[in-house]
Parts: sequence; C-alpha cells; structure tokens
Amino acid sequence: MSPDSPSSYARRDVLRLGAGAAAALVAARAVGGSPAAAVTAPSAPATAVPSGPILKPLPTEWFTPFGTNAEMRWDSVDPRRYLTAPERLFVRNHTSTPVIDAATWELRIHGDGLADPRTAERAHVLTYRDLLRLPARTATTVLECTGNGRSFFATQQGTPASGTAWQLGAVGTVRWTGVPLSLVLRRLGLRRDAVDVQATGLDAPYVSGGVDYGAVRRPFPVAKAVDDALLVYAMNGRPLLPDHGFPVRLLLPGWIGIASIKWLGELEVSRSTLTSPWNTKWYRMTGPAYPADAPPLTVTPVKSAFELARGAEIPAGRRTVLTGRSWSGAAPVRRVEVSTDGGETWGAARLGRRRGEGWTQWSYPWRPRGSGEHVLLARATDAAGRTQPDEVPFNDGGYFFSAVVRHPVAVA
Ligand SMILES: Nc1nc2c(c(=O)[nH]1)N[C@H]1C(S)=C(S)[C@@H](COP(=O)(O)O)O[C@H]1N2
Ligand SMILES: [Mo]
Repeated sequence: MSPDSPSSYARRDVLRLGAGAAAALVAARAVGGSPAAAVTAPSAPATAVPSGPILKPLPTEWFTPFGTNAEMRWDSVDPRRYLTAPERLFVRNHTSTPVIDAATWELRIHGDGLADPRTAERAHVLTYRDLLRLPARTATTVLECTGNGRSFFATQQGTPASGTAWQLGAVGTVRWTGVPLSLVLRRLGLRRDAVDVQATGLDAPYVSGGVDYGAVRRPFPVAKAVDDALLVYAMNGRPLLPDHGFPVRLLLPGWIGIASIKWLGELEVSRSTLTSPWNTKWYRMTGPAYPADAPPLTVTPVKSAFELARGAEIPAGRRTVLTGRSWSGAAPVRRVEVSTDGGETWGAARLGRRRGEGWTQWSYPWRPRGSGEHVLLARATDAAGRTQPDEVPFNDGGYFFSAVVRHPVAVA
C-alpha cells in the first residue's frame, strides 16, 4: 500500500478516533477488564458467505416462521424473565442473514456533514477493534417491527394489509451494549449544519417485484444520532447473533425496527435531506385515512400481549394468574387494564417493577366461571398519555396495529 492510498488516510483516522479510548482500555484491563473488553468476537469464517435466510435454530415451540422472518410465540415467554434471550428474539430479514467476519468488518463513515467531509470511496473507517475500545453504554430497550400485529387488521377490522402476517410476536426487550454514535461523530467532527444520517446494511440488495431497491438503508435526523443512537455490538452481554446484526448494528431506541439497521456497513452524514425507499415508499402511513405526504414513521405506539396462546385452555372454577407485557416507544407504560369478558368490564392489572425503556410486565388473577369461549383484552396507557384504542384507521402497509387485541381462550 502506498502511503497516500485512500486506505492509509482512513487508517490514520481510525487511530485518531481511538487514541484516547485505547489508553482508557489499557487502564481498565489492569483492573480486571471493562465491559467492552469483556465482549470478544466468536470465531467466524474468513469471508462473508451467502447463507440461509435465518441461521439460528427456530424451534416450533418458540417461533412461528414466515419465510425470511420468524416471530416469537407469546406462549413461550417465561414470566420470570424480563429480557428476551437473543436465541428467542424475532427475526425480520428483507433478504437473508449474511455471515460477516468481525476481523475484516469496517464501518465506513462519510458525507458532507462531517467537519472533514469524505466521499464514500475515501470514507473514515472504524474497525470492530476500534469500536470495542471506545467507551461503551448499555441500554435496555424494546425492539419491535413496524408491522407487528398486522394480521389483526384482517381478523379484527376486516381490512387485510399486505406484508408478513405477524400476530404480536415481532417484539422483544434486549439489553444492548454499544458506543454512542454521538461520541463517534464528535470525534470525527460534525458540522453544525448537518441534518441527516443514512445507515446502510451489508446484507444483499433487496429485490421485490423485479425491482432492485439496493442495500437496506434508512436515513434519520442528526438530532436522533446525537441524542441516543448506539453502535451496538452486544445483546444481553454477549456478541450479537448473526441474525441480529453481527458484528455491529445500529440501535435507535424507541423507534420502529427498520431504523435499527443490522450488519451496519456505512453511515452517510449529510447537510441535505437524505431519502431511501425505506422512508419514502415503505414505513410511512399511506391509504384513505392519511395525507399523501405523511412523514416517515419513527416512535412506536403502545401495545400489549398476553403470555398465552390464542385459544389456550383455562381451567374453569380455578384461580389462574394471567400474565403479559405492554410497551411503548415513547415512554414507560403507566397503567394496564384487563378485561376477561370481551370488554364489558375492566380491572387494573398489577404492574411489574421494571419500567425503564423496556416493556412492563403485568399480572391479573382470574377465576373463570362457567365454560366455553371467553375473550381476554389488555389495554395499556403510557406515561406520554397514549392509551390503546379500540380500533385504528387502516393503512396500506399494515403498520402500527396498536388497537386492543381480542384474545380468545377456551374455559373448560
Ligand atoms: N440490514 C438490515 N437491517 C435491518 C433489516 C434488514 O432486513 N436488513 N430489517 C429491519 C427490520 S424491518 C426490523 S423489524 C429489525 C429486526 O431486527 P431483528 O431481526 O434483530 O429482530 O431489523 C431492521 N434492520
Ligand atoms: Mo420491521
């Protein structure tokens, strides 16, 4: 490599970016290791090889598969565990999970919004090792697909939407560890007039209906980037699983799943508004109830689910403790009401203690009288004052089904 080649420039930036943190890491090792140092990369094949849509096992007790996607079964959720294990988290892949070698992975950062602007070809480069050396933060957040609950547009409101027919299992709560994007941008130097950041994944281009839409990517405002965006490399204290973005994914807390780009390969920081089909064509509200210029979706709504199969059998005349969880991208859940008679009467559920940025667990004791079908309902209110409605206006993409879901059970 000649000293003036683009990649040697890039290398110097890496050193500049990591310099202070590297000294801190050495100090932390001397006293027994920092949280970042405790995470090591699993051995991975030397090159990115094409793979199946989803690599982790999908036991039928835990998952309902939908092609390249799989949802978590709520009846497999253990009420004693707050966090979703990565092995049990839903998977949403536009194409398929790539196998990426952490040793050769690079995050390329470029654009005219940087103090030292770069083209994509001569980007600033951050390696996996660089990232692990930077100061880390953890955040426990809900990750949810925008279309979670989509099937209820058909079954509950009679208006089917196209797309994966999720019930309520395209959601989970994870403790993430990563480096604040604000820190990386500050070290690189961010221009005051930067407006947008576009994150691009390293998975295969998304082709649908004969159209190649390119790599999965979505822009977001610089304000979100410097607020709480994380470059995440661990879930629940372990390196990311390949299906969830190994080696590094973006996390935009409280925002729809698509905002958290997996297998992150590129960040463009721009002084002008950026677009991609993932914020212009999809992940916006379209349909009769919405204006033509509805903005890209960001913060997720309030929802609830019972830790129970639909149609589950409940013993008659005996006390059963119904359990479930409620969540919101805007604020912690403040109140949950449960109905066991199809919505005629409601009672307050007892809320679990953990109510940070993750979901809220709840329980509701019930002694059903008589036998036959009963319809359970759970309705949550968050600290931002949003309550789940009885119905939501239809949208073509089937996004944000936040209405109260009717959950049939058989009392016998
Ligand atoms: N690169 C890339 N990032 C992606 C996706 C994808 O297909 N490719 N899917 C998005 C969508 S739609 C969702 S809901 C979440 C799902 O994250 P998970 O599969 O880790 O549960 O990842 C998002 N990030
Ligand atoms: Mo999604």
